[in-house]
Amino acid sequence: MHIDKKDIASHNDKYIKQHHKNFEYLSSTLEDEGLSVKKIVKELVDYQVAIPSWALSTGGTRFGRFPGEGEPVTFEQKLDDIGLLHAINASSGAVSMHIPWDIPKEPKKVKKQAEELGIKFDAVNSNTFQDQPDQKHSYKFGSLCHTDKSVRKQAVEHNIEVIEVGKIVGSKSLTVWLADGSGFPGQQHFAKSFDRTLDSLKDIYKHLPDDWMMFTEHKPFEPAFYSSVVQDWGSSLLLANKLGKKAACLVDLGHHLPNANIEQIVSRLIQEDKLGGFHFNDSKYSDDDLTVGSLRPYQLFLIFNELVEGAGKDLSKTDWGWMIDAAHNIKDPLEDLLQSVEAIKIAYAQAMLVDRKALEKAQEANDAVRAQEILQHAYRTDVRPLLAEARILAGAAIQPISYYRDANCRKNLINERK
Ligand SMILES: [Mn+2]
Repeated sequence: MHIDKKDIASHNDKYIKQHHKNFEYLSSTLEDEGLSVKKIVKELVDYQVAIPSWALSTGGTRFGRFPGEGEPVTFEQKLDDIGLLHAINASSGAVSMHIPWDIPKEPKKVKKQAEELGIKFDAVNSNTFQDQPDQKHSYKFGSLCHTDKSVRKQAVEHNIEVIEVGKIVGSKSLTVWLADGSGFPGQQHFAKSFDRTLDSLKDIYKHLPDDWMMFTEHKPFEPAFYSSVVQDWGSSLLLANKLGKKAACLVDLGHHLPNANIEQIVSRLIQEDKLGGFHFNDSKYSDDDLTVGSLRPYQLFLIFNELVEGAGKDLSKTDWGWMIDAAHNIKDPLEDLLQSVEAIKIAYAQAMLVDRKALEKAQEANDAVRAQEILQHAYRTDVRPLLAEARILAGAAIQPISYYRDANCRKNLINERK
């Protein structure tokens, strides 16, 4: 489905008067506080969030799946869907590919298609957590950590293949999520399985181009329900440190036990120069894959507060990766992704409003009350006019969800893909 910029502009006409009113009021308030609205809006134009190729269709649980209509089947169709999102919000200008779910038949052609849609290739993701039909060895008892050398070799080779595909499309990073672990006490030797994993990762690392990064992604449990080899950020950091400069840790917000202080983990990884990037989602219990910001927007804000504090520059200028990793079981995946990107950028905009000098002063004076006032003053500011202004400047929709619905995007996709 192609979106005409004129169509977006005429949709914006309905909201522009109210937007100007809101934006002018907010701008003058923020300028009075000493903030540069122009700079913040510019950064909101530049900051992009990658859409994972696996999030464009309805997910499911192990109990069932209720597929929607008009969903993309080929990787080319998935790219078109991301192009659609990007045309509407001008904030989703990147794709994160999953191999082997998305092996483009003609990678060079796909690269051209992405360029035309204004989409870059973010991290490529390998998959050693399920068996593929033509696979020689099974990953039932692990992949990179497996006791059998030939299984480890197969898993290493797969990751090298993923790097090769990534090189063709212009990706600069590989995300390795290891589902390896054990189901029962005593089943697996903790130290040996960790060492075998490290050795396998070293073999992959050797094939990583000089300007690439390798992200290790931790997860406390699932699919392994007794132990995971890379169960927490500590293990992930150990691996990244042992591997070298081109390795860093990926933080998936859902991959933490309930109530974990994720913002503190983020701060610690930045301090050690080992933050690689994010998989954004939200959760109530564990890896629930809910829409970003649907449940804990304050936590998301606190994470961005640490990112802004630790980066010392605009986040769009860091080499950290920004990706969504969520499933959509109830909502239209594209509407869910529009909401997710919006929530991420709201949290970022709020974090840019924090009076850092005043916060530091409060921290040095052990003034917990003042520190809370400063953080929540930023968090409780309605920054949506800043995001809308950034979208107007980028030729996108003031109201992305309304546009998506009014333009009958899903209906058009259903008709196109019948
Ligand atoms: Mn993830």
